[in-house]
Amino acid sequence: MVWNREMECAPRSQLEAIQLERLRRQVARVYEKVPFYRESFDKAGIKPEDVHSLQDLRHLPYTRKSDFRDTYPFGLLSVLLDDVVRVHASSGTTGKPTVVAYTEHDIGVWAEVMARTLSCGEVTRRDIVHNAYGYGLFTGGLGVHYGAERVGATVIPMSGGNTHRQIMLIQDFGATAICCTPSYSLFLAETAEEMGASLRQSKLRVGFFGAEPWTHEMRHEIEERLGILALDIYGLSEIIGPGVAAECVHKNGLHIFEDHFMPEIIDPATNEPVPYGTYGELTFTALTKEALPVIRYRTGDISRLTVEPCECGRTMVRMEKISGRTDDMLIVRGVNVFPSQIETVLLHVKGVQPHYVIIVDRERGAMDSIEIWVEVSEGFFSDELGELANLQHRAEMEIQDTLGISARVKLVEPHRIERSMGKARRVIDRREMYKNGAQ
Ligand code: DLL
Repeated sequence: MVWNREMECAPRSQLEAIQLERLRRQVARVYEKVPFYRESFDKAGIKPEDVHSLQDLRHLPYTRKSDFRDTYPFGLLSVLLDDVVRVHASSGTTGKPTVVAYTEHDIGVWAEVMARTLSCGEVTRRDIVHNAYGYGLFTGGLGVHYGAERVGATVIPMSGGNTHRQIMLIQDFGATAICCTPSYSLFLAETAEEMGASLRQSKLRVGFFGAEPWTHEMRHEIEERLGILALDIYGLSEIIGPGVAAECVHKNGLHIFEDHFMPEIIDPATNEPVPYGTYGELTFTALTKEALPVIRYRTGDISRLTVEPCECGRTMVRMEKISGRTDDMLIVRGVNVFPSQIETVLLHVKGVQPHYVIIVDRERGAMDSIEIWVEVSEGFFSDELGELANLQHRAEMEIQDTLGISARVKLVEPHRIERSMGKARRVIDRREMYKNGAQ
């Protein structure tokens, strides 16, 4: 295991002293080396010397996704391209991807935080890690890969796709740990069952799932179907990739590797930081990143923080499972709903499967409507029509009662909803099509 106890279990005062020293160094560095930061600091009337305490972080300007786009591809670099050893990119919704870069030192830090991540699930050199996150520009594959090697485990660099072959190799190689998106883990389980196998019978004991939102109900489903401990891991390309935060075996929120990534929660309405315990937008400052260090990056992800001690002994701040994104909140007839809330309700309805898609549309008169397509369990579908109508009614009532919105539920046969090898697309917003002028 790579458990950096000295850092991960340090007394808060010691950790904060390290953070402050790193913050001051980083702020001075970006001001000197990156024109974007010099301009934005000057505009805010702040100089690196003004940062005396961690509280002063709140005076620094934010960085947003659009700043990556505006400086595409290498405008935010704080080193020469000669010193960059790796580039990754995440696909943007519009055109150009978000480009990120790493020095050799950054790759080392990434391997360490990913090793800590896997160690949170007690992976050791005796483990065989089946890595089904995509290899390529996406950070998932290579991030997990370097971390697993750092732990000394045996890595199977599967990447995504070819699901039958994945099942065969999980069984033949005796994989003990699996890394992929939560939605893909269920697809694997389902495919194994179709092949007459069961992942419950495999040697898998732990899984590291992230890169897309998933609920506790989904965790329960995965743990049942795969017979493993399912842990949540979080990260984003702009900060480093996976390895920003991870759940330990107590599943009590995700430990943020705060010696490298300084978290804040910002109220999106006021743009001001809020105290521990309050929900808002996760914002990170990369304290040690060399190639492309971001200051106060607004992730768009909604969570809250706590410093309550965790049974594992790690003292780093924990973030609650992501409950949504600032940009995925659906407003339906004035009621705010997150897709994760819909998932929670659906998975409580007996007879439906965790494969669904939410279709948002705008009816004439500018009223938003929601239709949820959800798959029905195999047994149910062959049942009487009356049973299906009953199930549909129950699902609609549950949504109405719990979320206070009326949504149409459409039950579809097993396998109707497209499976994803990577990040699942849960929401189809038809309103966007109208925006873009399509019919
Ligand atoms: O998804 C990095 C990653 C890879 C994390 C593998 C975990 C595992 P991006 O492609 O840049 O990076 O997407 C980042 O994905 O802002 C969140 O909205 C979402 N996300 C990542 N992890 C989680 C999670 C990778 N555990 C964006 N729960 C982030 C919910 C997550 N959302």
